[in-house]
Amino acid sequence: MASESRIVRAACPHDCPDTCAMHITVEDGRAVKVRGAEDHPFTHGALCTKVAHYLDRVYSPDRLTHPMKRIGKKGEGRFERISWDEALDTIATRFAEIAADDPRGILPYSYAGTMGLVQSSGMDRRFFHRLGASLLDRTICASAGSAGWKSVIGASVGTDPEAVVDARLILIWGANPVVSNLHGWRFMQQAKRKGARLVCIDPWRTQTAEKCDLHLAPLPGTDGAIALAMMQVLIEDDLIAHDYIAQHTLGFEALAERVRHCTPEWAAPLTGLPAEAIRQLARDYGSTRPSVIRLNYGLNRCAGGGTAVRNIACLPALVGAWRDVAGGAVLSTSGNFPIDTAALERPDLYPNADRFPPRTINMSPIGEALLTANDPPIRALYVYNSNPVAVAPDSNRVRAGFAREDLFCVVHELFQTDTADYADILLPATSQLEHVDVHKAYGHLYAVANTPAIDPVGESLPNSEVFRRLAARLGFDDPALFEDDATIAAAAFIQRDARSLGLSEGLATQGWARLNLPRPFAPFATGGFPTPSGRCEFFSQTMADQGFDPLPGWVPPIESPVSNPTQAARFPLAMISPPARNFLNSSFANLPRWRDKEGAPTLEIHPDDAVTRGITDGARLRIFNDRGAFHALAVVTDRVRPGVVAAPSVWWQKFSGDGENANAVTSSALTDIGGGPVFYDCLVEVAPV
Ligand SMILES: Nc1nc2c(c(=O)[nH]1)N[C@H]1C(S)=C(S)[C@@H](COP(=O)(O)OP(=O)(O)OC[C@H]3O[C@@H](n4cnc5c(=O)[nH]c(N)nc54)[C@H](O)[C@@H]3O)O[C@H]1N2
Ligand SMILES: Nc1nc2c(c(=O)[nH]1)N[C@H]1C(S)=C(S)[C@@H](COP(=O)(O)OP(=O)(O)OC[C@H]3O[C@@H](n4cnc5c(=O)[nH]c(N)nc54)[C@H](O)[C@@H]3O)O[C@H]1N2
Ligand SMILES: [Mo]
Repeated sequence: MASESRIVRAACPHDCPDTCAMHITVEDGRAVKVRGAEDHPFTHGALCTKVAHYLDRVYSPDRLTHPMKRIGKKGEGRFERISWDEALDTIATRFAEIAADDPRGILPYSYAGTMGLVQSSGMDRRFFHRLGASLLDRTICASAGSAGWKSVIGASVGTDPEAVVDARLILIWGANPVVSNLHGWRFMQQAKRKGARLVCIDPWRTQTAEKCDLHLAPLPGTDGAIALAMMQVLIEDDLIAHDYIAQHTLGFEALAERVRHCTPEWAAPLTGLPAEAIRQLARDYGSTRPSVIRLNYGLNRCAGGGTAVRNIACLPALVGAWRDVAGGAVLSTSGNFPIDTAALERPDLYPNADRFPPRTINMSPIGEALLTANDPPIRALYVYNSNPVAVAPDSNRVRAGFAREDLFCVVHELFQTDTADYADILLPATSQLEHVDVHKAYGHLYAVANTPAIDPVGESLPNSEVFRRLAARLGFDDPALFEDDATIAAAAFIQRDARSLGLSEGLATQGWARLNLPRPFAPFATGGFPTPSGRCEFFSQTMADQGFDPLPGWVPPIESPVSNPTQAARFPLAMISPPARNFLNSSFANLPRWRDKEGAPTLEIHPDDAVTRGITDGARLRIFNDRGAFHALAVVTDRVRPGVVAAPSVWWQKFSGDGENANAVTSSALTDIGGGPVFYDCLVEVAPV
């Protein structure tokens, strides 16, 4: 009999702006092929180097296939098999004991292992709300930039990333689309072929920078100063859109006063760029239409990251770029999606707010939280969708926190990550091919549905199912805790919102659907900003009310030769650790196909900095500061400027060679606004081993 072959429509679950629609070919219950959906306008039939070979991940022999309990020391990674019943009874018993004292001693820890609304922000949130656990502030990626953007624009809304094909000037700012937004890059290339000029602003000469007409390489964390100086030039040279400013913005006079002294000559020593380069950039920007800025989160990982994005967000309104469909700026499109957060997450289930007022823990300095939080201390941690031991800053503190003997730690994972090694109970998770979900996107305007293609591998269970089973064991009886995944998915978007019109039908029939937004989509062509004033807010009363500067400003890096000369005397190099092409954060970094492509941890260093330290290409290096050290192989190259080094990330510690990765040296300090991490605000010294 011929084997049965069918196509299942799926969504790429990973933390990437592109949120691809995928077609999975299934034969006799086994997935045999994964393709990008040809009919999806953004995916366009292509997948990235990681997901094109997704079955290597799904069917990896390293998948966790059954629950386990720890038999070795914390961090050692020795476990023995147990049943789901034993695992869930153990967790429920511990949680019940802690909750009887103070449920806020329990902390969920999750980020974006999957971005599906069901498996990342549905049943998990309901369960922990009902339990009364500490709340987690999910800051580790985007919260600084997001807060900066919102203070000016009002929501995570901007130019349609597909519309950039008609732009004449594209500023790619703190973004590396060839690596981390590949499908968006296709549209930028189309624009380039039609004659658009592409300018990349990035301390590192990335694959993207190499394909642009101009690459400006500022010192890390100084983008805010570039944007202020651009505004100064635009105003002084009168390259601004007086009508648009008068009708659709708030606080122009105050802004003009604020930037009056921020000349390119002021910015030059701060940013390491020639004043003339900044002046020319501003003039080109002020005299080319349509112009669009593609920001990504690379520039928000420094002390002034929130303010930097805030400053940049002011630029399109100043020159009236929002009037053009292909003009404006985009950081994230996620604010276009009418997500029914209250229905998904059910914060109303929180039981006992009088006795235990909700307590929020910032996820980024998790090491500090585990070691120092009191009132109450964190007694139990439940990790899913995240690998904090590898990805959170200041690993030595993180590991010290996870190693606490009195901490009860559950990890739900597909693989035995660096974090999993610290689990008391380790649970196997399904992959995207094995569970139901529905996705919004942060780099385009389509929702994508995910239908399971295969049965769960081994005894693995979806996040949602584990929480349903735990809820039952804890005696909770709220119906919301027992809804099935399809029901949760169906309620994820607010149906009465006009943007949802046609969404369910499209998701059901073709697996994806564009939001019901005007076509073409020019969100602020005639104003209508989702801010309190309805205008683009150069001046923000909301920020002032929260104790922040009401205007754009300059917030320098905390660790740089300019802002911290004493520290820089000992650790003179500014280290960034941006995404490696074959990894997705720490995902894929354990699997041979992708790990072999990256080879080994490397550190890119300029020939001038190498020579003075006796470093030759390929030499083994020790990269260190007061927080820690890690090893990497030297790549001596002028892709980084003198004074800056780059360590493509995020390696698993257990596969890096020395048990460390770049986060051994990163700091758990927080950004100016949004409470984000400062991965790229990090002084180090480097020496041959
Ligand atoms: N292949 C791959 N794709 C990914 C990821 C991955 O790990 N691998 N990660 C995903 C995630 S989680 C995210 S958040 C997104 C976006 O991921 P991000 O890391 O936000 O963004 P990128 O677009 O890679 O842009 C980072 C770029 O910013 C540059 N940069 C670093 N510091 C500065 C600075 O101070 N100023 C400026 N102007 N530039 C700076 C870096 O050199 C790098 O080239 O990508 C997603 N896509
Ligand atoms: N030095 C440095 N550090 C960084 C960054 C950097 O650029 N430099 N980037 C930062 C950024 S932008 C981000 S977003 C964070 C990312 O941090 P994380 O969101 O923690 O990302 P990953 O490292 O990919 O870990 C996600 C884990 O979730 C698991 N997972 C996937 N699907 C499921 C599921 O359905 N259920 C369960 N239970 N688990 C699942 C995966 O196997 C994986 O181990 O890292 C940050 N850390
Ligand atoms: Mo991220």
